[in-house]
Amino acid sequence: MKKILIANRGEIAIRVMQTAKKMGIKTVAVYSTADRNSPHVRFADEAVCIGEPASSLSYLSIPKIIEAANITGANAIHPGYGFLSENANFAKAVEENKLIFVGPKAETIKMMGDKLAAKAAVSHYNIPMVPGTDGAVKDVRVAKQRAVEIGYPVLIKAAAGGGGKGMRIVERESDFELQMERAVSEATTAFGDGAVFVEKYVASPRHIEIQILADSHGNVLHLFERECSIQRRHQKVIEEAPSVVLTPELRSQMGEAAVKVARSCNYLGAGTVEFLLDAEKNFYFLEMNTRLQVEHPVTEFITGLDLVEQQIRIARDEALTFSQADLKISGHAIELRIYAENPLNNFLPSIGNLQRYQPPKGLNIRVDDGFEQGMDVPIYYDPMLSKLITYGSTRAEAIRLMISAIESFEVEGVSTTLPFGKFVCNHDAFISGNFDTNFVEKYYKPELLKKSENEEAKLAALVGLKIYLDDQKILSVPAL
Ligand code: MV4
Repeated sequence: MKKILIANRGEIAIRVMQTAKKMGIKTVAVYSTADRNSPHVRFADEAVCIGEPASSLSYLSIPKIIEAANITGANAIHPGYGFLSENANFAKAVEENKLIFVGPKAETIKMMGDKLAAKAAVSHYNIPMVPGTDGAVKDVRVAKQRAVEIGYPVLIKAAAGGGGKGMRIVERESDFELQMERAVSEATTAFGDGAVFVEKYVASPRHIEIQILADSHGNVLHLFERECSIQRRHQKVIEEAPSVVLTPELRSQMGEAAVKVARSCNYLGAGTVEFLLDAEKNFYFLEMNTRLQVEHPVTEFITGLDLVEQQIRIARDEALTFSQADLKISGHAIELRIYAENPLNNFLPSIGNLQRYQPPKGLNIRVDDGFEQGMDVPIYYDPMLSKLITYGSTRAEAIRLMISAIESFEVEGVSTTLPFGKFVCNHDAFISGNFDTNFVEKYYKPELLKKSENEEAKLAALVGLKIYLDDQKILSVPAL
């Protein structure tokens, strides 16, 4: 691998390029006209403009990206996350053009993208799954029949779904028909595929995911878990590793299950197996993400591994150089996603100019971002500004460092979720570890942010008053 094209933008494009540079691989950026002056373009050895700002005309255009690779002589493509990263047709096009796709095979992506096909593949491997229908249900009467057998409440899910789209909770039989209609119509609109299935609804679960690595020599390992329960409307807010609730036994059970999921789809590269963990600590396979995840840095901190380097080595057909027994969890890492959104106004995107942008620096603080002071936040893409990751020998230490890093993170010109992150880190339920996927719904109210902001303003006013009075005393001395 001599030259790699990164089919992405922003922080993840830079993140991949950093490792490529470290490994002596040349880098090619692609960019839309909205990103002409973006840091990921300047960071690359070469850059190719691939079209208009709208993603469909640039970052989602398979022919333009393949052409950019061919023009620049890149022989590999890293898709990052989002955009084309889990598009089986893209992986296939990359392979057909004799380029290396840094990721799994197209068939694997296709299988895991279809939640029903994924469940079917996994079902032969003795992996716990939520009770539900074996396949898609078309007939509402048949679906209702199955729902009674499963027991209410049930969840209707889109086969093509993920990320919560096309998902409907049904509390009682009388609601079933209406909710199924809605799920089918939502799935049809969102995915062009109205196939749905029914599962037992697990109330208040934790969302735990396991990082896996699989090479082309048959080695499959897990790199422990990430706790991702702190989310808002299916958008993760805080992720951490390890999870406070896993015992060593449960960790190895879930890790082994994740390895089996990876084997079931002939996995290659870095991937993530998602599980639900219920209040009794039963775990259930949910789905597999066939890409590098946003939250991969917390796993890098606790394992000491560079996941992008592992992806590239695997793509070069190298064998993993360590075994499961070599891997140990060391310390604790927390990631906060910082969005250009207003937490006081229903998390509405806050676009504008980053008049001031000064991320914190220091030992055990990592900031992955793709922005600089003075840049406009474009309206066309995901509003994530940056990822703030802290590390400590204990969880308490990582939380303390996160709070102080949030306090010294300076952003002016747009609203951000920084104060929301601070709210979570200071919350008793978060600190004690006693939380689930309902944390934000259960505990967050904008008034609570205003309160702490008011308190801070009050404190600042008091400090100002004290300085004023002290100065007056000094001034008044000569007069006496
Ligand atoms: C579930 C569930 C409860 N029971 N399945 C949400 C997105 C998709 N990946 C699957 N999801 C869920 N599936 C059953 N049978 C609850 C969720 C869920 C959730 C899962 C992970 C992280 C956050 C979540 C928030 C709400 C619901």
